[in-house]
Amino acid sequence: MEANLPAAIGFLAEVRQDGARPLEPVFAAHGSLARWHERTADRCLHTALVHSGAPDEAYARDRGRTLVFAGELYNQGELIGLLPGRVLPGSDAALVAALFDVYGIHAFRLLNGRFAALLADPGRAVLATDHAGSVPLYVSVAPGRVLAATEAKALRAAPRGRPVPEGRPVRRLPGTHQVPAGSVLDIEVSTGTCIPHRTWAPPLARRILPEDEAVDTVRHTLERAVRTRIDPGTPLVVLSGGIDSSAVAALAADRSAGPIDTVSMGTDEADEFRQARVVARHVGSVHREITVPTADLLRGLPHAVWAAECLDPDVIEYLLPLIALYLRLGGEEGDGYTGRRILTGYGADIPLGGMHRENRLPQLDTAVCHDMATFDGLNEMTPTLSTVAGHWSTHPYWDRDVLDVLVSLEAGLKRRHGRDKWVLRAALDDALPHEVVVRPKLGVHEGSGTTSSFSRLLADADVPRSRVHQAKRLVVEEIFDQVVVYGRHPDEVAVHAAVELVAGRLTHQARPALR
Ligand code: AMP
Ligand code: PCX
Ligand code: MG
Repeated sequence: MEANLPAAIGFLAEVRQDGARPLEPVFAAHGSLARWHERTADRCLHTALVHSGAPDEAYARDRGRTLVFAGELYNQGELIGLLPGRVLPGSDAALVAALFDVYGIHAFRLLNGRFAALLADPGRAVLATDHAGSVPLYVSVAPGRVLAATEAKALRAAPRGRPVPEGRPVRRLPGTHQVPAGSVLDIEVSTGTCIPHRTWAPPLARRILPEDEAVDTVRHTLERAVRTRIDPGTPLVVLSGGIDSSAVAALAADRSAGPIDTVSMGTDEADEFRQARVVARHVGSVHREITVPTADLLRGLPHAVWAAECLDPDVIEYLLPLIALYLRLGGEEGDGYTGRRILTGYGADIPLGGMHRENRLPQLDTAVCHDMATFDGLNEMTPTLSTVAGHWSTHPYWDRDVLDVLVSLEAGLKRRHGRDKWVLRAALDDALPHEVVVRPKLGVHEGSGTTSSFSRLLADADVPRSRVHQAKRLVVEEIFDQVVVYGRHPDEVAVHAAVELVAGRLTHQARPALR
């Protein structure tokens, strides 16, 4: 068992009263597959679990109730304190099941984690996502059956389901819906009636704090989020040398007995190796640099869409360099690069308005509000981006407590003294070299040249400059159809074919109609 990884990293689970055969499990996540079939008086539960060696730890069974849990919790200590006098649960799944006994569906309001779960109770199926929906969860519901999976492609052969209140329809998979972030869906299996409950929402109000208090709060909350993510083992931090990932590396190095590992990616066109090296030296990490030729990077587009099941071309540009890196980490037995727990600085810019490069506070908070209202369904933090390569990524800035703190700070603490992300920079002032603390940074899509090389690919196919962004969206949609809707493996999908198809369509549209 890879002790570093959660027990399960994905599942397909079917609660059926219709006696039909279970679906063939198809996942991008790479791991061992365990199947489980369970029959009670009123239904069957079929489960296929992608696991890392201890599938039993991803199930909890008690009195006719079964919980299937993919992912992990970060506040076990607090949660266990809610179960006085009880035997310590041996796994996160057992802990959640024990909390469900006490709190019912409200147990999910207590969890700070990165998970998707299905609980089969007599007559009922309960689906739950973490606050950020960071482990995507999809569902197809009809009277007599509830089919749920952590990847949409696992439900591509499901018979058509009925509408799911609050569910987000999945492109070209009729009746399959994504469960919203921070949600519980309580479903009556016989009728398919579904009642949604929100378990988390981004803070709307802003806290006014003195500088010192804001800085201390950010430091302590982030420290805790890093600490709960690195036990046990040596963490691997994907390091750009910007403040977000450098902060994670510094705090992880502080908490680790030995040196941590860090890795930076670049392309033959652009990299941030020099900046990352400064940080690696400072935190004393064992550091690697991985260069991906741009042509190979772009060939990875189908893998990014396959893993993230995302239709947003901007997000795909952020994720493409990261999945390219994860796929190249290695993974030969014994080389120290199998089944790694990866920490990333991804997500810091959303609550802090870090991608919003301007000075005015109303615009800054408008950007934060917009990004917090639109992140759900993008799947930008899906673990599948790294589980395709057998690793498990986790995002300390989207820890529930860190996110609550960062979103709710008043905008003047985020941009202050002429600096973006001021409160974070100030919180790490003593832990990183000054040049790292104050340096503005490019986004990963810029620092790796991904945005420009993807644009060039389309321009080279004669897409007019003004339509490049539209063309990117269409290329991503075309690839999504191939790897999610039609279930093809990304190795079989050629980017140039999708580009030519889209370029042809756009050029054709651009031509004046013949009379
Ligand atoms: P960004 O906010 O654009 O820096 O990217 C989000 C996160 O992705 C960073 O906090 C890093 O953890 C990771 N990342 C970005 N660029 C690189 C890179 N060149 N090499 C390794 N990791 C990176
Ligand atoms: N990021 C951001 C997140 C990208 C924006 N996502 C969104 N608005 N939902 C981050 O790390 O916070 C970069 C490259 O910066 C990715
Ligand atoms: Mg960042």
